[in-house]
Formats: sequence, structure tokens, C-alpha cells
Amino acid sequence: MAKHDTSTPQVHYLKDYTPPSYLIDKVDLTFDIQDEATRVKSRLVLSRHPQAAASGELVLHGSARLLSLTLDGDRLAEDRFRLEEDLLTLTGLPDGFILEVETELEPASNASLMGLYASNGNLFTQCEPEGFRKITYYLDRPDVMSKFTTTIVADKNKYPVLLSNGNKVGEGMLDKKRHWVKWVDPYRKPSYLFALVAGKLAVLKDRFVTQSGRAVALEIWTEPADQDKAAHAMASLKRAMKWDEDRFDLEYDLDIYMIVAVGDFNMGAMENKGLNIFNTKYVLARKDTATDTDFEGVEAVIGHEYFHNWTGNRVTCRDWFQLSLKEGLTVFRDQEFSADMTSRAVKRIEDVKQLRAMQFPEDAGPTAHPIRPDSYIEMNNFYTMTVYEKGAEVVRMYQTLLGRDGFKKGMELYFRRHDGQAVTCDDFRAAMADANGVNLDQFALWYSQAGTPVLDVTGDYDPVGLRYTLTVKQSCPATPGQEHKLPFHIPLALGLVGRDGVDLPLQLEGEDEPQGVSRVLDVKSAEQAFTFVNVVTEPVPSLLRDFSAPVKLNFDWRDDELAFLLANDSDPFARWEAGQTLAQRLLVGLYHDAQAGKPLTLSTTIVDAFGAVLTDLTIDPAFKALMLTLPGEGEMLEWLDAADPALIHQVREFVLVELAQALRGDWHEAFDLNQTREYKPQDADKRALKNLALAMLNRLPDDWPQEAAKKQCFGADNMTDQMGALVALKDCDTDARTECFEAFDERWADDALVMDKYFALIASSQLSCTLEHVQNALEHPAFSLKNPNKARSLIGTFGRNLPLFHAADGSGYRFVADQVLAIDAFNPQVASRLVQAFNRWKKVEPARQALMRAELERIHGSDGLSKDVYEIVSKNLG
Ligand code: B3K
Ligand code: ZN
Repeated sequence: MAKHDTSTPQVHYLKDYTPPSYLIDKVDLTFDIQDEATRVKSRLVLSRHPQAAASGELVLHGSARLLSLTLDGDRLAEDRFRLEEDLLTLTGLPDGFILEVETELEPASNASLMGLYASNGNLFTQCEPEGFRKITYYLDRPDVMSKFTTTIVADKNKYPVLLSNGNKVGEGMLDKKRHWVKWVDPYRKPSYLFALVAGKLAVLKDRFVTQSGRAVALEIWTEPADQDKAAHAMASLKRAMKWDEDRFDLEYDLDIYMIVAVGDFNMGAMENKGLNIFNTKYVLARKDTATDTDFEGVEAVIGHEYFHNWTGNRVTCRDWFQLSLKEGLTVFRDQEFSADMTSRAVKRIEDVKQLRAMQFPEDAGPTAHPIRPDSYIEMNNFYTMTVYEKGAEVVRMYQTLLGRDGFKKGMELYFRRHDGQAVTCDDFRAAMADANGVNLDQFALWYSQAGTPVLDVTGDYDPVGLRYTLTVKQSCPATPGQEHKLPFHIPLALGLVGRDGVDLPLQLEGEDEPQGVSRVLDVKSAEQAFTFVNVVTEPVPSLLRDFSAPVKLNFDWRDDELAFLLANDSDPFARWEAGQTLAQRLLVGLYHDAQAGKPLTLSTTIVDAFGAVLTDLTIDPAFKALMLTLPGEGEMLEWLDAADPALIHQVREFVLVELAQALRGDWHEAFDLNQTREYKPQDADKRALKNLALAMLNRLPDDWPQEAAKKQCFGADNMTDQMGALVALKDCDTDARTECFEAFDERWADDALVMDKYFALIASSQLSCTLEHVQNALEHPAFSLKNPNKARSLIGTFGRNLPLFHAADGSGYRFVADQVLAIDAFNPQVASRLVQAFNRWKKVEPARQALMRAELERIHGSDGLSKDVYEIVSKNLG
């Protein structure tokens, strides 16, 4: 593949945006698929952009082998165009013309999985953000929207199924062996939404009747052997289509909606117009092969890609800096969909956990960027937790500030103004502001400033005047290129809980009467005070309810007040959060004790608080499981400076073992009480708590939990329970572990997605021989470094295994760096994700810091590094 010269990385800047010199009104593509190569003919109808100067020059993007170029029917001589690295410049052009381009591709040897590539003998495309230029020469940028027609010609036996965007308008035989199919997409779209699939695939068909009464054909295409795993995806799709009509009045717009599952895919899925291409991980689910979490993941991603049809496709991005316009909004929409399909409280907590575990570190590290970045070297590096998940929090804040109805009005105005256009994040914000008659100017800072804001809150009760004053100070740490930050507009949702555990009425000074018992304050200044009146008893404040803003909040609660909120808060997020804050204090305290060589002891407050939750039969089991889960080791690393990862692990394990021991009888009872006889999807909450209990009990040196795990592993009729047993055993150096792992490997050796779980289990084990097991797994017949799911399961998981990745001898670092370099040679996108295991190197103690830095330098100095990895590593070292 074309490699980047690391001495001259080209940086793209948001401030440099200019409209294209030409527009493409129509595209006709013909793909001629042969055994060795595929020829692509493209016929473009171009016209000068009305706002562009008449330079007569056009620069097209492209890197495919160019066979010929024709302008208005005349073949272009070599002196009429210039072909430089990835750019084709044409000069002396009229205002309107037809350009025909012929290219040749070799999909079978395209391991980058961008452009046209082969997977298990079938052909697929991935074009977002800049893969179309690997297929043909084009204005490969999202603000060039065009009508596409695609004809595919191929051997009928080898490629019986030929799919592209839009509606099928014709098909036939070209000769005895070769057939053709023609697709027309009536909607204008940018090239990144183009898709083609050719191969031997089986289909599951269904249909959906829209709210206006139109019938839409639904098709899910998979490898023939996987057809019995597509039903959940189909049911999810229909639920998503209905939900978008109910919640946002948005209806599907083509006659057919197709989803194709592929085993080799760089990310989760892709929202190509009318023809979504999905990683098998987010389509295939059967109770014996997929866990409850997998089932939820399928529903969420099916929803996400479907929702893009309006937020992304009908209205798209002007340029790639605006990516959060479609991704933040669509993640918010999929979160709301999942919340409505499952448990809103559990979903919200899971989303916040993920944000804290993955996005907060990104926002505090060397690759921190605003949700609308200012610059990039490789756009693929900006499909980040920040753009997606923090972006979704920013969209959620509009809803928190404007209310559900106000948010919906904003969405309606956005579509009324911009349907069919390529627009910016400012256009979205303007629609929200204008539809509600409010000023959201200060809110724009969420798009331009990186870093996680901090709220330092203090409370003061005046028992004579019955007044309670909250003083809120906001700040935001410096991030690369942004030393000083301006105050954000932050919605702070809160309640004041009375001594009886009931929320008090909330009346701000100056108001005639209370306005509910839970409300949202507009925090806009560096320091602001809010005074509540008629507060009859000294309250315990419940702050940042429902996680109303992506910030860190500090308040000096006493431990007994946190335990009180954990028991009483009416807001499920704040209730869970009280337990997490309590746990955080405990873990940090013990870490410092351990560092000082003091013996570790567990306070009774936490044991009593956890015990009360565990034995409270009124709490939903899934919510209970979340309340009883400690913050992760990765999160702990963020709280500390010059951290010792081994000590972090030791301290967290100490607390877990103590909680297992002290509450042993209660865990046992939870394990027994939450057994389910035969598999029912709706028992997922019980399985979650039962499997947590099993894992806790297996921290004790008893035989019984080992036997129970083994029995569950061999007897389970579903993957959640099999995995529950293996997770409980993975850190135990016992015969039960060996037996269960071997049996699992043998039973599932032919199922790629289940083997991904197996490799992740191996890589997440705390056993001291884990690196050796991981190295051996590289040679496992079911493993391939070329398959992104496999690389992520094994190498990605190992990179998050705190004590093993950070082994004091540097062996973990060396291993991951070696794999990054090996993968970068053929798939820079995957390599660039994996190398980010090193991002927090400045957080660890000096000896490990030096080892990590040395590996980063080794990668940086390697020949032929991709610009993807180069960008990440140079930010780390810069
Ligand atoms: N839009 C795609 C992501 C494309 C990533 C390219 N590296 C999937 C999604 O967010 O729905
Ligand atoms: Zn998306």
C-alpha cells in the first residue's frame, strides 16, 4: 500500500475550508468484476460551482490505477492532466463537461479494508471517510452530493448476488456466464455513502409498512451458514423504524433497506444509503452464540445505522471536521432508542461508565480534541470517543436545556432548513436556538474547546432563614493547543433530598413558588451562586442528576451522606453515582496506604452500604449489578499521578476479595435467587447479577464456586451463562479453568465471533502467564492478525489489561508495539487504534514511563509508518 513520508505530514485545517470548484450532478458507475481485477468505469456530469471562480481547474482525489480519461468523448492526452500522489489535476476546463474515468483495482490484495476489498471470496466496499478515492477519481468530499447509478457485471456462479445503493432497476445475462444488475439511487449523496456488495450470500426477508402506508422491503444478507442468526437484527430494525416515526416523525424513504454482514470490517457498521454494511458482530446473534450484551449491541448498532438515514444521509456534513454533526446526534438517537427498548436507568449508567472509562482519558491525554476538531492528518483517527460519545452528550444537553418538545422542534426546523444539504454543527445549533427562541451562543464552546470541565460545588444551609446556597465554580484543564478555556454553558440538574429521603420542593430566590423537586440550573459563569428558599430542613444535595453534562463534579459529601444518597436518591443515576464516589474515596485512600506500606483494611461503611444494596429485593437486578461494580482499573489510573499499575490492581482486588468475603452469604443467595430455568431474553437482568455473584465468589479460595462455575459452563443453554462462568474462572489457576477453557475452544473453533470472545478472555486474564498465552494465541488456527475483530479481541484487550500490559519488565509494551508495527504494514486504521494503548504513558510512574516512551520512539522511528500511526505517536511524543 502507499506509504506516507513521515517527514512531511500534510495537516488539514478547518479554517481552510473552501467550496469545490465544480459540482458533480450525476455519476454512472460500471463495475466489471473479473477473477484477478475489477475494472471501474465512471461517467461524471460536472458543472462549475456557482460561487467558484472560473479557473478551469479541477483537482480530483484518487489513488487507483488509472487506465484512461475522456473529456466530452475525447481521450485526454498526457499533457492535459497531472497525476501526483493521490491527486489528479485537470486544467483548461469548460463550465460544464462530461468526464469518463477508467480504473483497475485488485480487491483480493486490499488488506486495508478501505475502498473495494475481498472477504472470504465476496466483495465489499467501505468508503467513509475517504475510501471512494481508492475506487475511482472523484471529488471525494462530503459536500459534493450527486445522483448515483451503478451497474455491476460478474460471473453468475461466483457472484450470484450483486448489490448497490437505491432501488434495483434492471438485471439480465450478458453472456452464458456473466450477469449484470443495475441500481439507481434517487437521492443525492456524497461518495462516502456509496456501497457495493458482490458474492454468494443468503438473505432473510421481511417488510415494514411506514406510518404513511408505504411498504418497504427489508433484507439482511449473510454467509449462508449464518442465516439462522439474523432474526434479532431484523426485529431490531423494525423496532428502530417504528421508534423513529414515533419519536421524531421520521420515515424511511426508499423501497428497500438492505443490511449485509461481513466478517472482515474495520469498525462496527456503515450507513451507506439503502445498503448498510455491518461487521458480523453487530448482526449475528443466537442465544447459544451471543451474550445479552451482544444482543443489546446488535439492537443499538442496527438502530444507529438506520437513524443515520436522516441524521447523516439526508442531511450530511459540509466537511469532516463536522463529523460530530452526524455522529454525536446519531449516537444520542441510538441511546434514546435503547433506553426506550430496555431500562432507561441502566442504559444511562452504562453510557456514562463508557464515557468515563474511554472518553475522559482521551480528553485528558495527548490526542485530546474538541468534538469539532480544528485539524487532522488522517481523518480516520477522528472517529473517536470524543466525536461520538461526548458529541452525544452535547446533543443530550440541548434536550436537557430545551426539554423534549423543544428538542423535537429544533430537529424539525433542522430538517426543514437543511434536507438534501451538507451543513455544519453551527447550523444544527442555530436550528435548536431559532426553533425555541433562545440564545445558544455560549453553548458553541462545547464544539471548540477540548477537555473535561470540572465543577467544584459547595453548599451552605442557613437554618434560620431556611435558605440553601449552592456555589458552583467551573474550570477546564489545559489541552494540547488550548491553554486557557472560557466558561461553558452547563446544564446542572439537581435535587435537594430531605432527611426522610424525600426530595424537597425547589424554589429559587425571586420565584413565587417551587418549581418541582428536580430541576436544571444554567451554569454559565466561572463562579455562580444559586439560593433556594423555604428549605425546611438541611438537605443532602443530589447533583448532576441523570449526568446532565459531561463534566467532573466535586462536592464535599460526608461518607454517611453518600451512603444516604445510595439508599434514597430518587434519581437512579445519582443513586448509582453516590456508590461510585464512595468507592472512589475508598480506593484512593487504600492506594495511598499501600504505597506507604500500611496494612490494608476495609471500612464498615462500604461493606454495610454494599450489603444493604445486595440484599434489597426491591432493586432491579441489572441496576443492582451496576451498583455493586467498582470503578475499573483504567478509571483509577486517571485519579492518580505517577501511578503504579500493579498497586492499582492489588488494591482493587483487595476490596473485591474483602467484599466477597464479608458478604459471602449474600452473594451466595443472590447466585441462587437469580437462577433461571430455561433461557428467556427478558431474564438478562437476573443473569447479570447471578454472574457477578459467581465472579465474586470465585475470588474466595473455596472449591464450591469453582464447581458451580464449571457446572454452569458445561450446562448452560446460552452464551451469557457460558461466558459468565469463564469470566469467573479466567483469573484462577485451577483445573476447572483449564477444563472449561479447553472445552470452549474445541466446541466453538469454527465460530469466528465466539472465538473472538475466547481470545478476549485469554488476553484479559490476570494470571502471570497471560502474555505467553496471548503469544501462543497468535498461532491458534482460528486467529488471524488480518481480521480486525481478532486483532482487537486479542491485542486490544491485552492493551487494556492493566497489570499485564504494564508489566514492570516492559514485556507487555514490547509485545503490543511489535503487533502495532506488524498490523500497520497492511491495515493502518486498526494499528492506529491499538497504538493508543500507550496514550496515558505520562500517568504512570517514572520507570514504566521510560519503557513506554522507548516503545513509542521505536514505533516513531520505524520505516514506512502509516500517517495514521504517525499522527498518534507524534502527538504522544510531542
Ligand atoms: N459512519 C461509520 C463510521 C465510519 C468510520 C470510518 N473509519 C459508522 C457509524 O458511525 O455509523
Ligand atoms: Zn454513526
